Amino acid sequence: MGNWLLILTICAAAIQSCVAVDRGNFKTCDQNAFCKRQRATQPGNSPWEILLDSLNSTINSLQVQVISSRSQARLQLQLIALADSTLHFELDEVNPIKLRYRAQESLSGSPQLSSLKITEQSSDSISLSFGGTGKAILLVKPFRLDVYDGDQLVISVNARGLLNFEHQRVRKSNEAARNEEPASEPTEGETTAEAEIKHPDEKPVEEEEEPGLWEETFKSHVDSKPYGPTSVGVDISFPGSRHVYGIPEHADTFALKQTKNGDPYRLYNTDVFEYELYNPMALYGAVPFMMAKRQQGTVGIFWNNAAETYVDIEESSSGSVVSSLMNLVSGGGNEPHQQTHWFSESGIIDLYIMIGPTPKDVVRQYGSLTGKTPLPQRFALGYHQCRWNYNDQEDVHSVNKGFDLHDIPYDVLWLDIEHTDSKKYFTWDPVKFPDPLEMVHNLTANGRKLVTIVDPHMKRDSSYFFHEHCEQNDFYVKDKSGKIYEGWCWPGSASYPDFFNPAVRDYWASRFALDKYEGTSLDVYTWNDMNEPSVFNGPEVTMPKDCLHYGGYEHRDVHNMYGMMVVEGTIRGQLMRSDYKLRPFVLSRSFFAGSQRFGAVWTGDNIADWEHLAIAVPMLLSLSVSGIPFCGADVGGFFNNPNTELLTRWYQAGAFQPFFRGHAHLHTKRREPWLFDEQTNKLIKASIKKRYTYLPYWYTLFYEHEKTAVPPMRPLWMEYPQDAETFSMDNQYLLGDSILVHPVVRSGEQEVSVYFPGVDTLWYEIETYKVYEAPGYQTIPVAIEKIPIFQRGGTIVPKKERARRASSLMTKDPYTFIVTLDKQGKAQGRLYIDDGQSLEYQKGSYIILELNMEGHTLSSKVTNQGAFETPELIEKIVIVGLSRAPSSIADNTGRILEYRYDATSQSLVLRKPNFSVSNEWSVNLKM
Ligand code: NBV
Repeated sequence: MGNWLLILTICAAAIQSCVAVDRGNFKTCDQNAFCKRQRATQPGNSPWEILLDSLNSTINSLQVQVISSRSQARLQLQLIALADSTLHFELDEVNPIKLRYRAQESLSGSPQLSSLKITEQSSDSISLSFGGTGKAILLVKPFRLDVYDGDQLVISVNARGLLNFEHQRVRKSNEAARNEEPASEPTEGETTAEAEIKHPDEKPVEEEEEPGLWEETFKSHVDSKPYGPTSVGVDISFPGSRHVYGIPEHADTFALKQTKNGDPYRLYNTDVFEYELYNPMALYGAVPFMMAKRQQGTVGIFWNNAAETYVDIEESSSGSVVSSLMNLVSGGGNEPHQQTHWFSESGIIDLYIMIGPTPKDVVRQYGSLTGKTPLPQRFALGYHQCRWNYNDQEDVHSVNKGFDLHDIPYDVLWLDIEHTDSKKYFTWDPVKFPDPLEMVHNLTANGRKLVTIVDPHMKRDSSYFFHEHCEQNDFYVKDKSGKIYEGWCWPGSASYPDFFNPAVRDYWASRFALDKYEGTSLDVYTWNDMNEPSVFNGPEVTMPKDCLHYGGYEHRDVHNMYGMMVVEGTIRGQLMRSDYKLRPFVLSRSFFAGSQRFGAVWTGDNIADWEHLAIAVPMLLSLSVSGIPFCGADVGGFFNNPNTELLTRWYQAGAFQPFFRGHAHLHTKRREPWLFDEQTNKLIKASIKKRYTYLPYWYTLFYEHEKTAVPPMRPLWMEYPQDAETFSMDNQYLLGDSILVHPVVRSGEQEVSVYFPGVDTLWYEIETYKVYEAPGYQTIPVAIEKIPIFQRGGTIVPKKERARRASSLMTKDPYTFIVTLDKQGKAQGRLYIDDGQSLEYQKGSYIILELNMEGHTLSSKVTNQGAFETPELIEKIVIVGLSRAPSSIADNTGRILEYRYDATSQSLVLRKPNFSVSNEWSVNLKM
């Protein structure tokens, strides 16, 4: 009965879209036994020490045991040197009762090894060197790892002594056992769980003394823990760093906040209805990656654990416990710095340490571990039109026509859950969508695509093929007793395929074949929603942690990875159906480290208010620096109705964010741009068109991301790592290294203060070419027509200035290059071109133009050319920042070119040079 009431409440809330988050549905740290236990570990009293006798090493690695002087429990430590200045630190139980889960799916393959050398060893410490400049010192007692970049201590593990590794154990339940010696009392700095640790070879422990060790209740949900408390935690400090970033997904500032006086940041994928801003509550996705910045360097850590995880952040006061042997020797100071404390409910401590030293080095190091986003199809970078729901075929048809009629570009129309037959995914509602293929052809006739939603909760209906197949093949996740788990979601009673079973993912993938998923074509792509997984009647709106998965693992071990595994299956399905010819496209709500390899994510159910528009910047920056560059927020806000000013500002911002999709809740007013007054319609259209003119730049940035891991949307400090002014900036960002964006996120804003980074650097407003000098703040007026966007002097940005109905209709259109000169009259840029959809580019079928302006000559070098051919030309070159007009302009063949110079904007337009993008050319300005 309780469950039914809960379901009704949640569903009613979902439909009315009115209230704020119900905090009571989600646990605080205090309601979570392992969080409380780990947080109670006292600093400065670590019982762990290295057993030097157990030391072993190879050319890449070192193994040694660590023992607790209190409980005698032993851990196996392994340090492995990886390529590109990365150190892998692994701590696991020695002889566990049951193998602990290792989150291998987050990795994009086996990391490349490098050499690890023991340079010195004494009874107190072992000194090591790894990578080019990496050094590490393992301190024996108490156990601690200090990592150096050169002579600078940059990361310290267990410097505060918070290592707390709870052992699996056998619950003592018989009379005889009860007569045995009681477990020792916890001493200072030790939780009851740790004090009770008994190695499995030793005696079983006493019955629980503190609640939550073997069982825990939240609301009406009882979570049983067959192996007792299994959490793992340790502190990680970043000497010299006062700013830390990452660990998405939270609706919070970009530079992470201190958590001492509240809850830690929580990573536990959950469907939080109407989430609140500026707090550490968990949201739909989890990436346990953090970057720490100091003035002179950057480091990263990846805590590869898929269980529920928390991160506490606390700035040290000077003179804290982290000091370093080397710093003391070299007289280094002990400045305040960020100290973090990480703990997960189960799994192992599987930590990757990346020593940078630049932000771009760290993203590359992390990208080579967990992968990069492969170049998406060009259409995916266009504008997406979504709504819950486009009601039927007629509706889709008229929205599609509306965009044409009002001359607004868009690439993809999206269908939400109501398109299915009773929420049975891979099917169509026969009344509303009687002929889906005809509808799809209607869209593709205009060069557009369709996306359909495919959620992972499967209706328990014996006439549903998918459900039947899962039942017959034992494909569903089980409850703790081994029976198929049944939860409640959109279809009513539902079960959840176990995506950790490769056979389940294969089956899921096979259902995207065109002859299986009827009514689809190669132009239909996928949206995986609710994949946290969302379970309306489950604890915290998700699956019980004691459910069972493939390999005998509990849901608690793998929870944060479930959503990613769904998307892996979907991606493979799309690849298979096109015979591995076309690039796939999937949008996912849930994600984990590594999800970037499978496509795009968005920030879920935001609200149509100004605060949610503003929070999109820090949320997307946080995803971007944590390896997930293809991300966006629902334009307009999902819940409630935006007024026209908010909607206009949201389109202006969204057009300059990676994934650009308008979306709205079922019960909001319709929002197609032409439904508003003329001015709003005009401004939304202008924003979308502007996005399309910049598609060549976006596409080039995504290509570069696949090569370098650097995200297209980036914080200013990624390009200006020493500029402290940018370290806690939440209101502006860069696209590539050339475009600076400062969205307007307040109602009635007349002007904003824009920070221009760089030394001796010029920034040109992208339409007027008005120039601003960096570094420093300038006040920029922000009339409703546009938001402040600037191109850096010294760059060349490729554009296509004829925005058409869809990106596919622009493939043969000519290019425009915007050349903005720096103070020396120089500029560089790049244009990447391929067929926009196939995987042929991976075999070299593309063109890259390297553009360079120097000494009044602009030249293009084609640096790579495979089998790819294109008729595209260059129709216009704009050179900005020329103090006077040239007397003539000629190309490399001696042809005299026509141009117009405008003294006010100091810009020159070269019309119709009509160079082919495939050829090398140059133009010389005679001054
Ligand atoms: O499928 C309906 C919605 C969807 O429109 C939204 O984008 C998702 O984030 N979905 C969540 C389920 C219900 C939301 C209240």
